[in-house]
Amino acid sequence: MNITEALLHALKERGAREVWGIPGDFALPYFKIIEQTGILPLVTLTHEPGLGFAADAAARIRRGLSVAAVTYGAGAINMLNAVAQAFAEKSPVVVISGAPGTAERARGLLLHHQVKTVGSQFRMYQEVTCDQGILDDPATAPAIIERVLRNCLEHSRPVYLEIPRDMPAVPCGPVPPHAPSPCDDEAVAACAAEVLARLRAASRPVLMVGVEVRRYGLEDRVAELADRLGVPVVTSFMGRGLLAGKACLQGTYMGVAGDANITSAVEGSDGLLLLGVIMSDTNFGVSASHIDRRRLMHAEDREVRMGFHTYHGIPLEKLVDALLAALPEGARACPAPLGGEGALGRNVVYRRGFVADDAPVTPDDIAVLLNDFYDGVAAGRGHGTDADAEPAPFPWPLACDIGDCLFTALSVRPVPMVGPGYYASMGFGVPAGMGLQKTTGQRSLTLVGDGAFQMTGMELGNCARLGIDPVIVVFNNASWEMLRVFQPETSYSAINELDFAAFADALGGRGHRAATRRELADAFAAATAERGRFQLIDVRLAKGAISDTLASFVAGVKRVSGVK
Ligand code: S1T
Ligand code: MG
Repeated sequence: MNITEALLHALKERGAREVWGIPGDFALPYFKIIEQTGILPLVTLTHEPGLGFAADAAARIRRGLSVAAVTYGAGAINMLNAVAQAFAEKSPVVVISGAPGTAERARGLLLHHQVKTVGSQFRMYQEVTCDQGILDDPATAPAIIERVLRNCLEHSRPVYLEIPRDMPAVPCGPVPPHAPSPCDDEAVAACAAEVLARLRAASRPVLMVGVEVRRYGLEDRVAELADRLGVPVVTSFMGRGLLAGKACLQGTYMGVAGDANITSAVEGSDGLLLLGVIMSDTNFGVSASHIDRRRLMHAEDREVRMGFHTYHGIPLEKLVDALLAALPEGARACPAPLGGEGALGRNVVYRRGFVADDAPVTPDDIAVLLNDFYDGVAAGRGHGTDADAEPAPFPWPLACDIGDCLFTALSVRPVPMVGPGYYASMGFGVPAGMGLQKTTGQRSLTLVGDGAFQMTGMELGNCARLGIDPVIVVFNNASWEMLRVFQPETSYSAINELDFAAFADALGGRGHRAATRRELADAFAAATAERGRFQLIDVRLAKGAISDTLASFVAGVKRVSGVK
């Protein structure tokens, strides 16, 4: 076995399903081994940003690590932004990069693709990964791989492995099996006891769940915990879609931009337990009042912060299990729903009943159409799904880009969904939708703005070769609309008016145009019925047409920041 094979076996044993890659001369030696061994299938795309987004989406939807393999310099540095997003949003992507060989580094020449020094790239990746290693010695490579992949899984963050190009075929021993880091069970028990004591002492306890609950595959256990606690549960903005349909779920906290009952319950709670929630501005930036951190119980990043002290080395799954162990089986009565009219989640009515008439399409119409569609999918029928097929684990997973499409998605009934809700990089949507279908085998649906589509939409040209046929809905408003609504007095957000349906045909897919609701219904039915090539629905939105959620988000941000 050589270094590359040892790495590939270790990746496969830890759940990787494929290697997303774009080669270069520093990577040719290890790419050759990937292809010739077939240990993991190699999936190539066109441009490294899209490669990183696709690998990130694959990790998120399967709650396991994914792999993005690139060349040194122009390749790896080109992918930094996508890996930064994966780091910020806690997605376990393993970045593998080729690099100059040991001998050529010693020649004293500046090497092509090199930046300031040969080690510059490694230092750049230190800023967007939780662990790094250079596989330049077969004696140390197996242990480095084991440690780096363990940190990738335990911290649910990207990691970086660099393989000098004279090393991939060097013989080396196997990578030791995954061995979880030890944790102090006494500390876990003490932490759980304090959390329960605080919740019991609180008169207005609330549980908020965030992305880590999904990343560590804890959704069912947290739902059981919520039932046993009998406290109202909300999701953070980024955690939306978690615990969909669970009895205690009240909705999504969005501060002044969300349901007033949920906002006041969260911000007025004297026992707010945050499980796996990132304390980001997108989750809390539109808070009407600053949440009192002294009364918070915040479990994230293997730490539990309470009042003025912190428990360290507490894996979220260990805390959840300890809380469950301390609570009797059986659900406790859930308090009255927090959310009155308009609360998200259980109480909100995700609008159904799309009207296929000649009115111009609005973003909220797209949400209504999708709710009708997903109701059909949930009932086991639906466009392109065999009526008698077993409901798939991820029927039609949804990928979103940033822009009004993400806010529109908040009005879609909770379904398995990936979207850049915090780091918010454009360009994620199309490659993410491709990544979802390639890694799950389930046809995906993507919502993307026209600005973001122009960044990575070309990746669709790879669909035929990859054997995937995603459906993409482009919010074509000829504008960076999410920016324009914050700054209506400027005009630079007006961008190209393009015929995206024509793009689709040129890239090997099928394009549909829709300006009215009837055209949208017809296009969506045709797109979801046809298999074998990707489908792009170019929705021509009227100038200034935005979702109700984006409108309330903008109003909320302006209110909180005092901007007129
Ligand atoms: N560049 C990248 C890579 N990501 C970004 N998030 C931005 C720039 C800033 C930015 C937004 S939202 C937005 C930009 C440029 C406009 C999006 O336009 P489009 O995709 O057409 O969607 P819509 O018209 O629905 O807004 C965020 C706030 O930072
Ligand atoms: Mg736009």
